[in-house]
Amino acid sequence: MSDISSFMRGLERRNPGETEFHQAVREVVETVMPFIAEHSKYKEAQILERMTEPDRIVIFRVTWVDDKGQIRANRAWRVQFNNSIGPYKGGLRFHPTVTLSVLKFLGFEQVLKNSLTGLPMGGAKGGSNFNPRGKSNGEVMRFCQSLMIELHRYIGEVTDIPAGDIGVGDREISYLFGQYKRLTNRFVGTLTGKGLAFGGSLIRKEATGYGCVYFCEHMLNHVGDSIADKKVSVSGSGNVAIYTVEKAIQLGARVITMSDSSGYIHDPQGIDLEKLEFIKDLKEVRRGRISEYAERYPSASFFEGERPWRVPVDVALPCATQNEIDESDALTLLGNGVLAVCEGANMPTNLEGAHAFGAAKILYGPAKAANAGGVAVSGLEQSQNSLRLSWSREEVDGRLKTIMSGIHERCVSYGDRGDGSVNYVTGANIGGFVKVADAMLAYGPV
Ligand code: NDP
Ligand code: 2IT
Repeated sequence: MSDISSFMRGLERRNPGETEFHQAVREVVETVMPFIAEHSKYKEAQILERMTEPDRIVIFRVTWVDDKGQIRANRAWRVQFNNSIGPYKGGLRFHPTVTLSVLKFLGFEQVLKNSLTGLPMGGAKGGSNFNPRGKSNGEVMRFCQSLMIELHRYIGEVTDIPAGDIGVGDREISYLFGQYKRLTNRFVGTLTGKGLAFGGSLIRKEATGYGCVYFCEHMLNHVGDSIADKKVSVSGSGNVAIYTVEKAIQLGARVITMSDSSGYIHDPQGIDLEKLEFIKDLKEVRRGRISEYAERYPSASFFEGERPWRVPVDVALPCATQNEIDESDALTLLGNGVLAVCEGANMPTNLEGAHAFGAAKILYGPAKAANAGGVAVSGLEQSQNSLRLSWSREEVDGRLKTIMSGIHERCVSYGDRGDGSVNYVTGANIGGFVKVADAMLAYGPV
């Protein structure tokens, strides 16, 4: 049996049924195992076995009262995965599909992603199976406050710093931070993604999307091309998707699709900045559905229950959720001549899809490199909080650009295929692994 299969057999036995976690680990092991074989110090110290076991997981009940006065209960988790290179850092997700397996996959990816940014951040993830869809502000507030009554015991500005993810945006972070401050009587940067009036950073809201496009532009520049004038499909219409579309438009691309869990819209004329303002209002303020875009703009059509990958494009930017591109979607994109796929969402491409992109040697930017801009600016928010000052938009955006360029360089140095092309999956995995592994080696068996 190969080293990879025997490692995966052990991991699957120790974590039964956790399919998303298995998938995220397998992708890393496939690329890192050959590197470990050449560097026996990592093998001798069992680094991969240790790195795939979370430091600890907290599981708790969140009881809250809905608008009808009925008592409701949800489950919440915080997976503190690895703090070898800095305090635990990673988002909170509120969505009915949240399970321990999903949060372990996200926490594991976060460890390597945070390492890639070059900032001193460990990895964590948390969240709940609470469904914010259709809930009133009051219900969301009571849920967040109840969650924080338990979560506050385990987090802190030098211990574990949560942020947003699916279903957790400005509104939720505000309720969570307000409750944290009240419970602890301390005003410190224990959460990121805060409002600008209370310690938030300029550009944090835009950072994941902007960073994803900066990364895509680096991949294209590396082969003498650019995103300007490219036809682009984007999935999702949440925080990451909206600011991915904004930056792509600003760099001269023609973005023709967006989506939500009900379906996708195709606007062959392109979504411009004015139409994007409609989407921001629709999604950020009115919390409506993407189908309303096609009602508002006759140039667009809405395809119910479908994903946008059959629309021919030069560049695809998946920004919704995990496993939204399967092998058949990947082959469709390749058949239509896609040049680059750059992941704003976490693990949006399944393993078979990722293998198809790898075999075709297109520019394939995996999530842990391409969407690291969000957590990177969270790190910059922490720096500003510690310094007790706020940097300008230009300052933060400039630092974000430098960080994304550094991540691209790290991927190129570890992912060079030797034929002039770059395997960004290998580059990101090894590039993220080395720093965490070296810290673990230095500590001895802790
Ligand atoms: P939002 O909640 O703002 O938006 C999520 C979007 O994805 C919505 O359009 C939503 O549609 C869609 N979506 C969610 N779940 C599903 C599903 N099961 N099937 C189809 N569509 C779905 O989240 P974000 O934009 O913050 O997150 C999007 C992705 O980016 C996630 O993978 C997240 O982990 C990743 N990410 C986020 C970062 C951040 O800073 N926020 C940083 C790095 C990565 P609907 O409204 O219909 O549910
Ligand atoms: O997946 C991610 O990187 C995030 N949701 C952002 C985490 C953070 O701490 O900003």
